[in-house]
Parts: sequence; C-alpha cells; structure tokens
Amino acid sequence: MALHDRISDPPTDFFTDNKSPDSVHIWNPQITSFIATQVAKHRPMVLVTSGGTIVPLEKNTVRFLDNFSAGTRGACSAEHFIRNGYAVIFLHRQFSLLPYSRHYSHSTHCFLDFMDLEDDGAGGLRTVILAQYEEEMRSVLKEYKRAKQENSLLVVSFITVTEYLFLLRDIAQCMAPLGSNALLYLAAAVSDFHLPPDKMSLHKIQSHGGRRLVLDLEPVPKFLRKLVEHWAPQAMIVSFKLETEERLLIPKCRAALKSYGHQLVIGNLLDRRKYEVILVQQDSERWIRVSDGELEDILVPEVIERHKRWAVKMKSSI
Ligand code: 9Z3
Repeated sequence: MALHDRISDPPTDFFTDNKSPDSVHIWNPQITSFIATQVAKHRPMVLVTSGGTIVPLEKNTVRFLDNFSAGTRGACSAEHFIRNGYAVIFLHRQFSLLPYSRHYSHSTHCFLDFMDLEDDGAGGLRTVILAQYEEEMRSVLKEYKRAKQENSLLVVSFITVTEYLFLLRDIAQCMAPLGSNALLYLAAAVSDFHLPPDKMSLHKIQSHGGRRLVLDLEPVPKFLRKLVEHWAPQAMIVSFKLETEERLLIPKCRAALKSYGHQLVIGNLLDRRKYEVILVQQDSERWIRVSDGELEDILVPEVIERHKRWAVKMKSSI
C-alpha cells in the first residue's frame, strides 16, 4: 500500500503533534514490496517487534532514557516463525539482537571466540571454526542462508519511541490487506512516558551552576486500541505485558485484553522472562515453563496454533 492510500486515522495528538520521522518514508517502499512478494507466495506473515525504545531529552540528542530490553525474545521468536513457514518483518531497536547473528554477536558470545587460526601449509594462516562449535554454527548458518534465499525476513530498525510508533502504524496498515493471515507479535519494550516535542530543548541541556534536572514526562498514548480498531482490524494481535510484581501480572494481562479487545496477551516477569510466560486469552490462561533450552521453542508454535484458529474463525465469519 502506498503512503497516500492509507486508511485514515482518527485525529490523535501523538500522530499530529509529532512529525513523521524520515525513516517511515525511507522504509515504506521496501516494506510494501516485501509484503507484495509474500502475498504472491500465500505465506502467513508476522510483524515481530523487538528491543527497547529510547526517549530523547533533547532534539539534538545527547541524553536519553532507555530500558533493559536486549531483544532476545523478539530475535529468537523471529527464527521460530520463519522455521514454521512465516514471513517475518522484524521491527527492532537498532543494534539490539538480530535473528541468527544473535547467537554470536554480543560480548558473552563473541564470534571471534568460536574461531581459530591454523597453519595453511603454505607459510600463511587460515581461519577455522573450532570443532566443538562447528555443528551448531553450521545449523545456524544454514537457517540464515535459507531465510535469505527464500526472502522470508525483512529487518527494519527504530531508535526512539516516536519512530517505533510511526513505523508500527505504517507496517500494520501495509499488512492490513493480508487480513487474518497477518499476525502482530509485539515483544518490544515500549516506553510508557516521553517528552513531547514542544517540551524538548533544541540543544544539549546545560548543567552549569549545579542546577537540578527535573523531568516532567507525559504518557505515551496507548496505541493498541488503534491497532485493533483501525490499523489492522483483521489481524491477530499478540501483546506482551511485563511486570516485576507477580501479583500484578495476571490482572494486568486481563486488563489489557479488556481495554484493547485484542486476542492474546503474553505476560512475563522481568527476572523469570527466559523461563516462564503466561498466555492469557478471554477464556483461558496457560503457563509455559522451561528449565533449559529456549522458551520460544514452545511459545511460538503455540501462538501459531492460535493464529491458525483465529484465521479459520475470521474467514468463516465473512
Ligand atoms: C516483553 O514483555 C518482552 O517479553 C521482554 C523481553 C521485553 C520482557 P528481552 O528483549 O525481554 O528478551 O530482554 N515485551 C513487552 C513489554 C511492554 O512494553 N509491554 C507494554 C506494557 O507492558 C505493552 S506494549 O504495557
């Protein structure tokens, strides 16, 4: 869908008060063409969002607020979706973990530690992969190459919360023609507060005279309702809810379902997010727990099952 063909949005402060970032216009042609290719192949498609959003404190940004998210959930889930036949648009925070390369990209898993140098027999050296890592690396590389060959992954990046919301709106609207074959899997850790442009200093906030810096942040508008009602009304929408207090987790998941009317909320606690999640729907709650291995191994096929049921239900109601 071209930029000017969009379903019009109800007027909102956020999208009128904030200028559409250049990145939306830059990414749009690639997104549109990726979606057209996948539609022709009759592939189901998922938008996976991943990583944390930053909140700039200055227009010429020196300082910003950020959050903990590394993008593990999103990057890992994207691989599982592709393995299960989905095309993936991976909307991630710049420099957070990426599908496939995540296995070797960060300091705990630096790719250089998986390699060695050996004599090439001609007076020089050649690079080799250490035998104990060879098999795993081969299987990651195979999947990565297949995803590239089959054009099943489009990687799009954001930095700020504003950029995230504009890109989310654009991609969701571009995916709307896919109807119920579209899945939105919103694992990004989105800031709840931001500094609107009219309150933001143009230049670096000065620190002279030992003065204090007091921040008066405004709530980021709740975008899920717009997503459900206007941007991609036929798509299945899965949101994540993060809490640090166990007693709040299920009530907050239920409150989100009730407020936004979407299909599934996946709840997780900060310190146990790699080992357990709860899937909350209108009429069900199901914990998924693992003691080792990747939780997404079980989570993603479970979400796919629910997406299939959703698509059947939507198609039979037309
Ligand atoms: C999540 O809850 C994700 O599972 C994590 C994954 C961010 C915890 P990591 O990137 O962590 O693997 O390190 N994401 C959603 C968090 C969020 O911001 N949800 C909003 C909310 O809770 C709704 S969109 O209000």
